[in-house]
Amino acid sequence: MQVLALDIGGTKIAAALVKNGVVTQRQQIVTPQQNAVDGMHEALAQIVAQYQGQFDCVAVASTGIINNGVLTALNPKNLGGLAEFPLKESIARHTDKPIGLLNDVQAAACAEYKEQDVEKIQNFVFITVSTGVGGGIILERRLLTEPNGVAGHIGHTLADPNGPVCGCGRRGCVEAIASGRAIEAAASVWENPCSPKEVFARFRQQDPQATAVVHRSASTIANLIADLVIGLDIEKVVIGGSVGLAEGYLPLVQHYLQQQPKFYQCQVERAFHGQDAGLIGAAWWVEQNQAKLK
Ligand code: ADP
Ligand code: BMX
Ligand code: ZN
Repeated sequence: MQVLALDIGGTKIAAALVKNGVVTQRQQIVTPQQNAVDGMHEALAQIVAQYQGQFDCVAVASTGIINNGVLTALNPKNLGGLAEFPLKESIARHTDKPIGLLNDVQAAACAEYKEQDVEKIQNFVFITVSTGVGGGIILERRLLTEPNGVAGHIGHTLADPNGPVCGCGRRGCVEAIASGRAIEAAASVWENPCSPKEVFARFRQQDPQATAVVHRSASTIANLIADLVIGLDIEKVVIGGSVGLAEGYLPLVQHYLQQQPKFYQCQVERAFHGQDAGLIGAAWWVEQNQAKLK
C-alpha cells in the first residue's frame, strides 16, 4: 500500500510517500506560525495536491492531542497559538482516501519499536526533544493511544515546581525547561542571543552559558527517563527530535542517567530513523489499524 505520510511538528511539516517502510518524495515546509488556522488549512491543501493520484491512504503524525480526527494543542504556543484544529476534516476536503491520525511522537515510537528485538523488549518509550518534549509509550508491546490520545504527553510532567510557566498553563513542566523552545527562550535574553542550533555550537566550544542550558535540558530528560523506568518498568528509551539528535546531547543524557541508582537506569539510544521516524511510524500504524482510524 502506498501511503501519503505527514509529520506535523511545531517547527516543520514533513510529507512523503511511504511504502513498506521506505520513504520517497520527501519534502519539508515550515509550520505556519502567523494566522495559524488558515496557514495550516493552506499547507495541507498544497501537500495533498502535490501527491494527488499517488496514494491509497493518508497517515498523519501530528503534534498535539489527536482524538477523533481533531488536533487539540496542550501547548498552543508551540503552534502559533493554534489551540484546536479539525485535522482530518481539513485533509478530507482534498481526498476521498482513508485518513488515519495519531500523535507525532506516538507514531515515531511505533517506527523505533519495530527496530528493537521485540522478544526481549516489551516496555519501550520514544522521547522527542524538539519544539516541545513528547513521548510515545509502548507497554507490553502495545502503543498507548486509548482512550483519548493523551498517553505519552510526558513533556508536561513536573521537572521543577519553581521553574518557568509552561505554554500548557502548568508551572515547571519538563517541556518548559528542556525543549527547543525553552532553549530558545533562555538564549534570547543573553547579551549575544542565538538560536538553539547555535547554542549547541557554542556548547561544543565549551561556552559556559550554552553549556549550562544544554546540561539543564539533558539532566531534565535524564530525570524524566528515571521516572518512567521506575514507574512503568521501561526497558529501553530512544531519543529523537532536532535537539535530541544534536551532536553531544545523547551522551549527556546518558551521563546524568548513570548518576541515578541502578533501578532507575535503562538503555538509551538515538533514533534509528532520525527525522523520518514520525513518517514511517504513522504509515505503519495506519496500515495496522485501518479498522479503527482516529
Ligand atoms: P518539530 O518540533 O517540528 O518536529 P524539530 O525536531 O526539528 O521539529 O525540532 C525543532 C526545534 O529544534 C526548534 O526549537 C529548533 O530551534 C531546534 N533545532 C533545530 N535544529 C537544531 C540543531 N541542529 N541543534 C539543536 N537544536 C536544533
Ligand atoms: C507538545 C505537545 C505534544 C507533542 C510534543 C512534541 C502540542 C501542540 N504538542 O508537548 O502533543 O507531541 O509537544 O511535538 O501541545 P513537536 O512539535 O516538538 O514535535
Ligand atoms: Zn506543560
